[in-house]
Amino acid sequence: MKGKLEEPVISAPKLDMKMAAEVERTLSPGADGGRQFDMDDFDILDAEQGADARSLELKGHVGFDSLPDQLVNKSVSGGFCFNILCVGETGVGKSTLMDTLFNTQFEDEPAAHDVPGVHLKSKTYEIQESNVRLKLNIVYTVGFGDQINKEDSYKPIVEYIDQQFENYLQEELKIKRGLHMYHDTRVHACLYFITPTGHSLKSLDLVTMKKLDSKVNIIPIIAKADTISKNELHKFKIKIMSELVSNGVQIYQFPTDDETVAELNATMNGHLPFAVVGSTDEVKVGNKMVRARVYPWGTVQVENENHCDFVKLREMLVRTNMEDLRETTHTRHYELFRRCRLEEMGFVDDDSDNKPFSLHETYEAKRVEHLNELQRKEEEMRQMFVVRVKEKEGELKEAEKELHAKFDQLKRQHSDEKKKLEEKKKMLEEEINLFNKKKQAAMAAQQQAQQAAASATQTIPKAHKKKSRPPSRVWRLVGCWAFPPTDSHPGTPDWRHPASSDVHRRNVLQNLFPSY
Ligand SMILES: Nc1nc2c(ncn2[C@@H]2O[C@H](COP(=O)(O)OP(=O)(O)OP(=O)(O)O)[C@@H](O)[C@H]2O)c(=O)[nH]1
Ligand SMILES: [Mg+2]
Repeated sequence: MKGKLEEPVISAPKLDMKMAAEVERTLSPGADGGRQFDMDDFDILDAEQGADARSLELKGHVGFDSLPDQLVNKSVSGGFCFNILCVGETGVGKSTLMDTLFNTQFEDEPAAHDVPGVHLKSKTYEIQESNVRLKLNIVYTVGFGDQINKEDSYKPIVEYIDQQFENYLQEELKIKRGLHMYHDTRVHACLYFITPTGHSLKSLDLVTMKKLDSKVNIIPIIAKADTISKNELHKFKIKIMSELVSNGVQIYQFPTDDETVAELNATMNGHLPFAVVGSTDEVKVGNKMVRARVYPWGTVQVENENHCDFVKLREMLVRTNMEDLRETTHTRHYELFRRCRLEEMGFVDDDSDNKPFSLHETYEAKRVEHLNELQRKEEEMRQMFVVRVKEKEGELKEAEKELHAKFDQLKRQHSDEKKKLEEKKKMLEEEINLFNKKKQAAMAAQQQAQQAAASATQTIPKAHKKKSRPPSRVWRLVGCWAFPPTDSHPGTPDWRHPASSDVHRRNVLQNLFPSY
């Protein structure tokens, strides 16, 4: 993407040895393991080789004085990269300021206020000014300051920064390194947007800046500075700086070791934190168009130094110290990360006997350490397994015991019930025998009664036969005996039922013999 950038302000480079060394480092950042040359290095080189090297004078022009130019040209043709991290609450003006700073429109959607946690979004743009190409990576925080519990809000930011260092380190450690092609995403500058409360820093700001200060160059800025009065802004700046100092937060200091910019940078350090206003809207003021924010009571001009510090920020961040920010990132922050990580991996510069570091020995020591650790873990797991097996065995034995006890109890219950049932069966059989006996007796009695009835019929005189007379009481009773009542004649006893036939017989006998 090509931004509609302002007039280039790149002045002809002053090519001295220091610059040459810087350019050399820019061109091959990994060639010396990330080490940067400066004048001291050349002095050391001279001191080390001085004994052998003889100074000679050239008799004519050879042409290697063009080396710095060659480096600059190569550097320019390769392009540069610069990575900015914008940390600040949702809606504080991050995107607007980036658009204002680079005088273009980066596509960025506003973030929602209800995201559950903080995360980062990053986009890379290619912009060009004159013949200088810049690969610009802008990273924004999303959801920063929106959660009720802000305890872990800084973590995703720290993780992001570390991850970019880690990626670079992994590339550096490769046998076939491609650092000249590598897209370096290490964060060079962190613009920390302070909400213009006019009071003091929030604890979230202090905690986050404290966690970041050893990893990145922090440039604190007061966002939306047009919402705060001049007096309040002055006091707010003092308050912020005193809070940063008292909490030991290290912010980026513009370098004062280069005499060409020392004075300017020293003055600018005194203006921190910059109070900025962002706007891409153009308004006619006098006879020229300026970027400004228009209010009913007046117009705030973004690039008017009486209105805000936007110009100071742009001057420091882009025009004067962009290279220093890149360099500090590499030599200080990345170096610290690299050292910690390599030490973590077991690398040291000198061993305990002050012998020089041997990669092979370190690798072997690390391998042995790793194997020992593996064996220890294996043994631990084996012991744990044995303990677990024993525990399980005990549990199984206990369960077996319980099952046996249950089985015995069921067996006892079963035999008790069997006994009871056999007794019942015996009683029932006795009852059946008794019943059968009674039944036989009843049947015998019935047969007798039938025989008696048959013989009585034979003795009845013929005359009687003709005249129908009601049977006598005895005959009625005998008939009753002979033809006992059935279920089909209710009200009369059933002779087949042993109890009923007893009752019936007793009734018959009582009718015959009242004294029975
Ligand atoms: N008063 C004032 N308003 C501003 C300023 N900068 C941006 N704004 C306004 O603030 C609102 C949010 O601005 P953005 O730039 O989208 O804020 P942001 O921090 O990128 O927001 P998120 O990406 O959603 O977190 C917009 O309405 C801007 O016009 C400023 O300097 N002063
Ligand atoms: Mg935004």
